[in-house]
Amino acid sequence: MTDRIASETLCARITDADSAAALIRPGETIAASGFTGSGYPKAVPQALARHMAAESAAGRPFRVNLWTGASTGPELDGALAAVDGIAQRLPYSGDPVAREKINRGEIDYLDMHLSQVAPMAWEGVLGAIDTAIVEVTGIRSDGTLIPSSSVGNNKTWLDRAGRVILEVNRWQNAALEGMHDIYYGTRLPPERVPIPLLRPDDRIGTPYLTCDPDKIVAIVETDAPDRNLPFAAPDATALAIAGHIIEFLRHEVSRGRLPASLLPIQSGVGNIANAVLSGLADAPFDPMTAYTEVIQDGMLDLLDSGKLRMASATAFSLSPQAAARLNANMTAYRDRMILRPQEISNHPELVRRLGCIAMNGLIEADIYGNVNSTLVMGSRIQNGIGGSGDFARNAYVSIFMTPSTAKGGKISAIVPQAAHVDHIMQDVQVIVTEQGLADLRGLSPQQRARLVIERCAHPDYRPLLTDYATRAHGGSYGLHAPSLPGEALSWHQRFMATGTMLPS
Ligand code: 0RQ
Repeated sequence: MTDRIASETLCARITDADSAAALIRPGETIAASGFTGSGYPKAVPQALARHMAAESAAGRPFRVNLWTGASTGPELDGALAAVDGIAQRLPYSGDPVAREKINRGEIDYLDMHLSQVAPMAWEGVLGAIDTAIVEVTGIRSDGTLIPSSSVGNNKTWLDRAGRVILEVNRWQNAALEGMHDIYYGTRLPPERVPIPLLRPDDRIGTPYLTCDPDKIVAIVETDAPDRNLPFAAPDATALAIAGHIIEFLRHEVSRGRLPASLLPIQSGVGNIANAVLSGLADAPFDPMTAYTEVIQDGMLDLLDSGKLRMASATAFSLSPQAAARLNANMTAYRDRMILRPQEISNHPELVRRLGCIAMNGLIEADIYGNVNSTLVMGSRIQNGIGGSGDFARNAYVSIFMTPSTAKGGKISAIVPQAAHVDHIMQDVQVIVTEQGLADLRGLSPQQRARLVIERCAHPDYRPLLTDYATRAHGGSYGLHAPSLPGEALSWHQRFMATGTMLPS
């Protein structure tokens, strides 16, 4: 037995990464742990990538389907994509190498709502899982597993996979034990029952994952950090967006539409989301809670200052400095954080019941407030919809935020018509850019368009949008949400032809 593996039976299955990877066959579906760069397996995927490279050099292409919780790290997505080892990928990917391959049509990418992955895996519609590769913090004497820095879909992967490879990562803090809440009460209809979670801090499950020990074919010990990337210090744009959101929330509190401690906050990933969280440190909302997907640096700051009473999520997404801070004080944080399966952290029923304040990024929004979160120019995947749909449709108030332009001003984030729509206008209640905030609740499409152009568009693009909206009003087939179909996507066309959406 080791200090991390307390089951004698399972100790006998400890092996090296190459031997574990050798168990995987071409064409398999691999379901791996990992969510926003935390808790993903690190050694076995790299060994598998080496094996794949050798096989394909010998004229035997070796590819697998890769399912995870969300994005992982270079040792998994990056390594397998680099050797052309991924045939199909779901449900979310942020890896630059994989992104290129997806956009070249070399990987079949299924971009899914994160809350729907586990139920659909149970329904069987996605196909069978051959091998689960799951990182854990430790194995207890009764064979139950101490989860790692993300939970994601691990419960489902362990239950549904034909066989299981575990990575026991010593880098993960042993004091993570007790932080997780794994709910085993989900069912498929018609057996489904209400999820008994009424407050963000309710614990409704157990701290441990269970797995049939007969399915565990290999255990690999590792000591490797998560992919913790630094956040950029908030720039003027991020600070302006954060300022507008905080002013809006203050206004909602003053009107009695939100309690003084707000409602549970959900925040997407990225620098702007992190800047908003940092901005909340100086705001008068006290004590807040978070019911969200990921805990990032800004949330740790809020926990430290006492502004945030507790945070519920499915994963960490921290800078190296924040990860070190978390690890140094894990026991103290453990009482104020809960990591849950992503089907619970993102569950529409719970997001609606708790009344989350959803704050997510966007690629572009059109004048009516339809939001594209995923496809640049309508066809090039950036990351994926992630949890933004789970939260946006069901939130108490759904906020989308973005700089008003991208690529040095050559692209307007506010366009006549979104080239692809992830979030229909009914799911988009507030749009914020550094220019200002448009509260679209209670407005008709034409009223929304006036406000989005006036408050959110960049001054370089505002007259062009006004001109389009005016002409659309004059020449549209219908006047509910006027449009000129022959012109609505001309800005995208112009960018692809000339490198800028601005007319010459
Ligand atoms: O590209 O990296 O090459 O510079 O998109 O954009 O402005 O840094 O903003 O990090 O907040 O990402 C929508 C992608 C925004 C993100 C998106 C380019 C831009 C840059 C990143 P570069 P920014 P963010 C919880 C919720 C969907 C998933 C989600 C996202 C890069 O928020 O993936 O919300 N959302 N999950 O230049 C061309 C445009 C562009 C553009 C931005 N209009 N045209 N490129 N970019 N707008 C988390 C999870 O679900 C796990």
